[in-house]
Amino acid sequence: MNKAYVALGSNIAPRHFHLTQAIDYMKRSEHVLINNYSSIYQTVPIGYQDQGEFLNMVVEVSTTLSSTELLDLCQTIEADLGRKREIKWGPRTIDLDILLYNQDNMVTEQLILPHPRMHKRAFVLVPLAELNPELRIPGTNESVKEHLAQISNEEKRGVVKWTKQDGEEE
Ligand code: PH2
Ligand code: MG
Ligand code: MG
Repeated sequence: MNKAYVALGSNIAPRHFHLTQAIDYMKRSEHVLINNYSSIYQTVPIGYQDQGEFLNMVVEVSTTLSSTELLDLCQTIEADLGRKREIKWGPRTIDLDILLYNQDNMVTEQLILPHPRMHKRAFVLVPLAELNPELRIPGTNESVKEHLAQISNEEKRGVVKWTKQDGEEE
């Protein structure tokens, strides 16, 4: 069995629905078992800033899929949930990024592992630290917790735990 961490993000309503749809889709794959879920966070957009706030979370999965096959599954889910590729880093119904796959450290045309920007982003590190703070990020020699300690407080303040209010229109 392989262990992977997948980041989910959505900033087009209904955001929470998009996250749950993506998770349900993964659960339907007989090759993927979701071991653990982080909390959901509302996060200020990083990079392209003229867009709505995201909901972000991370899941830990066990899978018999190779990293490339897992990427295929993620891209199929994105396409099925209506993801359109327009502005780089712009608004998205659902984004599924493989953060880590075992301790693989590799670059191919389709996939870079670990995810090249993950250790700089509070919206990834905060939920990931909930699941596995001691996890080492290959190629950096530091753990999730150590990377998180290097992120500015300002960026960390942009990552706030989110809960679904009853009846809330998302
Ligand atoms: N994803 C991006 C670019 N910027 N900002 C936040 N807060 N959350 C994201 O998931 C995100 C982002 C590109 O995938
Ligand atoms: Mg992506
Ligand atoms: Mg992304």
